[in-house]
Amino acid sequence: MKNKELTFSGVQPTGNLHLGNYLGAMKNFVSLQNKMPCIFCVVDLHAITVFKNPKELRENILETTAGFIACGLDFNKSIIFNQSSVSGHSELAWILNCVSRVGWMNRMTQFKEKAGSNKENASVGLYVYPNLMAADILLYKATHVPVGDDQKQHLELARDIAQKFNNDFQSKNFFPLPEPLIQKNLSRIMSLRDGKKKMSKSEESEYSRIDLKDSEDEIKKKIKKAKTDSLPIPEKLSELINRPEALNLLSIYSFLTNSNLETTLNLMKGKEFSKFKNELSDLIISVVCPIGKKIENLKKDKSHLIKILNEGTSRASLIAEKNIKEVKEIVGFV
Ligand code: AQP
Repeated sequence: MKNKELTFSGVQPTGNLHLGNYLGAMKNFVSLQNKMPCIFCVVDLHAITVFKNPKELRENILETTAGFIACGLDFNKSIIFNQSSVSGHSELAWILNCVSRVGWMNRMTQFKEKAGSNKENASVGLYVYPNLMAADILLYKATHVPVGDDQKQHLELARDIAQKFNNDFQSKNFFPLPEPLIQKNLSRIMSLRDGKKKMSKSEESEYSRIDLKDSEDEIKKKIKKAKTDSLPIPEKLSELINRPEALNLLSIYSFLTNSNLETTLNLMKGKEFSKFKNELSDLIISVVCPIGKKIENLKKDKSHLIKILNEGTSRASLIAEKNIKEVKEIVGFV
């Protein structure tokens, strides 16, 4: 039997949402909610794989929820909730820990990046994070997962885990193999300070990213200070090889104008970066600042945000409880 189309995706409440989250994920979420049923989750269990101050975590869960709504998600259409409120995520994650292989985990590049040089000191949760991500998706038998390019490897792993579960327990097609939905032409948005690193909430320097709550002045300052090189904007794409920072700024411009890099190069070729940066700042301000203002307004009414999450939890639980019951039967629990 073919599984019904369903989208699942999550965002960690680990700080303010940034332009990378918006272009790589949220923009896609908003257009998907008009195409199929969608579940969008504030993945707070993932957030604690690196220690988080409980007070800040609580704030960030509401901040991310406000970000969802401010970017255009409609809680009447889509299910919006926080992961820890549906126990099926943790239950299925344990079962999938027993299906997934250590060798598979060892190949995950995000663990290597996040654990850094001191792997022995990283939490076990950070190591098995991809199994929890697989559980998040499979708990709802989701068929589509919109993610940024940085999560592609984790999604491939979720497919491997689903396949192995179906084979091990002779339950053909029980879990659908989820499809990644990665936006065309959009690879990662990179740090404004280092074009080889992705823009990230947990990067120490605030100058590395544009937060959705940044003021006009902050955006102008960050773009002005963004690393570039001394050459002007080239005519051809091939001339951007080995110029990661230049490529990143031009890509951001392209994504925000819904055009491709060739079109942007045609428009901007020969310009000095200082002039281009002024246009880029104005463009970012026109998209980001209205979202930031909405986030601020939504955060003034915390009880409204909690109500949205609670309603989402009830709707998500209905699906999760049915599916986890089936999983337990398949595994042989009494
Ligand atoms: N730089 C990026 N470019 C494109 N897409 C991105 N995403 C994140 N950064 C970029 C996409 O945003 C969604 C939510 O990501 P997340 O916050 O759950 O986790 P992350 O990928 O680990 O994001 P950060 O900002 O790097 O968070 P921290 O620093 O806390 O780990 C995902 O779909 C992701 O692909």
